[in-house]
Amino acid sequence: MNNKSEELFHRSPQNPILSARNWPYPVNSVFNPGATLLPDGTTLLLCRVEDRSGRSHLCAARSANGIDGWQVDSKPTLLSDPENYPEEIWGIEDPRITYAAELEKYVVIYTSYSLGGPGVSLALTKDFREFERLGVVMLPSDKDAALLPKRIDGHWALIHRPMDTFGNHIWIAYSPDLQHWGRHKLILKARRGAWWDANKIGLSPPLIETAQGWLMIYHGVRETPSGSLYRIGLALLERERPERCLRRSDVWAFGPEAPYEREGDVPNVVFSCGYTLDPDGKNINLYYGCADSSIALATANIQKLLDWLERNGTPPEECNE
Ligand code: BMA
Repeated sequence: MNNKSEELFHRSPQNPILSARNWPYPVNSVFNPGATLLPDGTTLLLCRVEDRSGRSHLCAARSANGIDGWQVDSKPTLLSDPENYPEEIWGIEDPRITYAAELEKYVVIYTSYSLGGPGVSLALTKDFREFERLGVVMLPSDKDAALLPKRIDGHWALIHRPMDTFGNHIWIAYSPDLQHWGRHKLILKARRGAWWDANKIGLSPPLIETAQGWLMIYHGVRETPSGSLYRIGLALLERERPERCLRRSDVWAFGPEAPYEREGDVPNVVFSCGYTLDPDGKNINLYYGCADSSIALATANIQKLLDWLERNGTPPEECNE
């Protein structure tokens, strides 16, 4: 099956939509933004910004149409705070945003780059101006985490990706209060050998709720002699038991093809941490980092993604073979 013959994600003709050139202060690169729609319909991207020391912080950009006319905060929106949160010593990266209606707050899960490696940290905000940090919720080495928007069977659920010598696989954990996490379960294993998602996978943006289950966009990393290829595939998780995989794509759904995805600080990378949905909930606007150098947008129809996954996916018993 040639994924080019069936284009699922449509790149914006304005890509890349944001890069260091748009920043009001000197930076090396902007990429991997978390995304959300604010109550007035404004698209907010919380961008990972790498400064010229190599460390990252987060900076908000707002746009009325989610494509252009971005208003970028004049200074960093969320800087690492190693004095109070030593785990942030080497910066904070790759935020995923979930609006938790129960809390009336946005939950921002991000990578804190500590002396012990990357860990998963959590902060709450109402307005992306003030943040309340809860600190580390998953110990290093762990990243690629996002919260589900509502409790499952009375508990918050966090998808995350611990790293170990046996492979980097996607797990889920549950918590009564966002601070104490347990009931850990492996939900999706990296494949092995020649597969596009061999050895290292991770959640990309937060899960998307559909009538059929939670649609998961995840990345797979193929190591080659000249570097890594970061591509995106799909999986479907059971609504009431998200630790159960119902379907997993055999082939990738979106990969680096455009010049701005192929060339940059880290070539051949598409890496998504966020999306917004159109008002009718039928189409997704996927924001993604390109080659660790810029931010782009691609749109897709959610039903088409599910149909494609049905045709190109493995059944539940083969999701983790
Ligand atoms: C991953 C993450 C991403 C990055 C990607 C490619 O491990 O750290 O932030 O975009 O590598 O460098």
